[in-house]
Amino acid sequence: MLLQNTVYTMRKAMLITLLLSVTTAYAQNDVVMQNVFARNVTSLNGSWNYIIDPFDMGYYDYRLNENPNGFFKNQKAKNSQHLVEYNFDTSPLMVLPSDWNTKNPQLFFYEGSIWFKKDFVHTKQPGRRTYIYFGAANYDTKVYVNGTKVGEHTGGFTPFEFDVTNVLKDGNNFVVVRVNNERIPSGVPTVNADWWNYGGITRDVLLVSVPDVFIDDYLIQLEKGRYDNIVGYVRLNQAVEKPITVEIPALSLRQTVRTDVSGKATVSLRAKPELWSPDRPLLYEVRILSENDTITDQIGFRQIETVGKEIRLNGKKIFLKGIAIHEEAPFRQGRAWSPEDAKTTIGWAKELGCNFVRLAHYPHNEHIVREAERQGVMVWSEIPVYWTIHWENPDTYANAERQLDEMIDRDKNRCNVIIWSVANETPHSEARDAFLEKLAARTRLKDSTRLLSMAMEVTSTYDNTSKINDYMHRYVDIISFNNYLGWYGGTLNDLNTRRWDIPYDKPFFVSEFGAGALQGKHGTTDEIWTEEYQAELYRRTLAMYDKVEGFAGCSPWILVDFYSPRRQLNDIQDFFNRKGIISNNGIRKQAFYVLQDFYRRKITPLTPQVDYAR
Ligand code: GCB
Repeated sequence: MLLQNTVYTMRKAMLITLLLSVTTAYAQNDVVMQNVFARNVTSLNGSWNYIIDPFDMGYYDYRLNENPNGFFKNQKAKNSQHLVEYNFDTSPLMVLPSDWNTKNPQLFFYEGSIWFKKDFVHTKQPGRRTYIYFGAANYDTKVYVNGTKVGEHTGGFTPFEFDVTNVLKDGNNFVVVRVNNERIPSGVPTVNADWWNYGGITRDVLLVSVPDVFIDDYLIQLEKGRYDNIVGYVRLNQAVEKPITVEIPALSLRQTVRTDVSGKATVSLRAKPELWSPDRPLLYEVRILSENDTITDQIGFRQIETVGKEIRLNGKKIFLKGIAIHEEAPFRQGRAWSPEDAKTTIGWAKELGCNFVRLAHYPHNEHIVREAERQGVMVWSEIPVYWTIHWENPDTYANAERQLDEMIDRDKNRCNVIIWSVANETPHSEARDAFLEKLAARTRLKDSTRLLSMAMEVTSTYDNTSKINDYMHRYVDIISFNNYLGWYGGTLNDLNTRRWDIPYDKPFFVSEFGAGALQGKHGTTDEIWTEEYQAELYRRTLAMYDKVEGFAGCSPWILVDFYSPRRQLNDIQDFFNRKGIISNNGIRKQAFYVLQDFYRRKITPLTPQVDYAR
């Protein structure tokens, strides 16, 4: 015990040192502008020319040095003597956003570089700046405008933008983007994962026009633990002192504050807004005005906390009726990205009776988070710290932390996001614990108003009892774990008798369970891959957890079958992970109705009554 305490104190001291270094690093970070879709944007979605470049000859010369005349120059042969060994204008077209794997059969398994080029017309406007914004591109992206490099980004699932004001011309312009999706061992994720490594410009590309001095970031939310105070900040892109007004017309609220020398102003408004909840997903229009800029958002207000073994939304116990979701397009294969994709997917979750979704295993696009918010669905959002990444590599840590920052920065105003998750099924080691402790501390530092979790695993089994004993338990608000009893080990009968040892005074959440089933394959409940087996596993698993104290919700694996290179079984899997309760063609399997029935019978509190005296 003494030894344990000493180790704990030592770890704490280490953590404080790490935190201090983290704080310094944060001050230098830049944030992608908040709420880009509400700004003055020109979409660059649509047809782009592309060149497949497996040997990266558009980037390197024959000595493997960076070629100053790479494909980004978008050269054309000037005359019949001029040797240029590529031509974007005669290369094929791809409609973006999209993964490339499902757009061209030659690219289904492709991992490497592809160059994209688009021409556009621009008119320069005095007193305004233009940014080029990417919702996401997987994985390593370099962006060039009119032949000049404007920036690069690593990580496949978070937004990035570059100020291109000075490289744009009046009239014709072109943008060239090189995206490389090769898996690298030190990456986040690493080389091994159970989903398709879709490459390409997978989310919206926009040109954003803003005033020279504009509102680039803000946070507006209820003060933690109070129902009568709305707090937050507004930040300008420049370190200037200026008046800022925040208005919430439906609450007759209007406050003018002044930014400090760093360009930031804090906001505090006395008000008792009606609360957002799954039963009543109320959003208020919030307007923020500066001298030259105005931005409008739809913002909901709520409190989320845990008390003992309960999760409480607005002070009332809530059960998370969830489902896990990959960012896989409904009905067609490939990456989902659009508002329409989001409507279908969240519509399915609602039909199932969900009030919660786990957006696995990386930050999903902003449209689906907002769609879930409008439809009253709470969200678990996570970064791809998945399985065995390079715990000891500082670059891997920096990459994971950057992706965490970008995820939180983008969605911090979404009241439906209630859990930030920092890892999935990571194996125990000192190095892993130190890595995750640091990430957990970082999450708290950036956002102390939401819950923190990570998908853990069963650590031991004794006497027909599964035990969760992960060192990280002390850093999370919710003990979450994945477990596939009855599929990866054990039988359906084990589900009738298995006991659970979760020795913490915290709620527990089952972040995954499931079984593979080919839609339309029928048999007895003893035959794997049948709908019957999957449905039976759902029935028994749900009954098992429902008896355990502290069961606060679950997100079974998974809403829809999804592509994965690890799933090779011919005529059953055919490269699909078949644990969906909806097939890749959108057909519900029997397990869908088992879960729906369980959620119907599970009592949801009605719109929580708020105790304003708190
Ligand atoms: C897991 C992983 C998930 C896999 C799933 C499976 O535990 O977290 O990414 O897809 O199991 O189907 O094996």
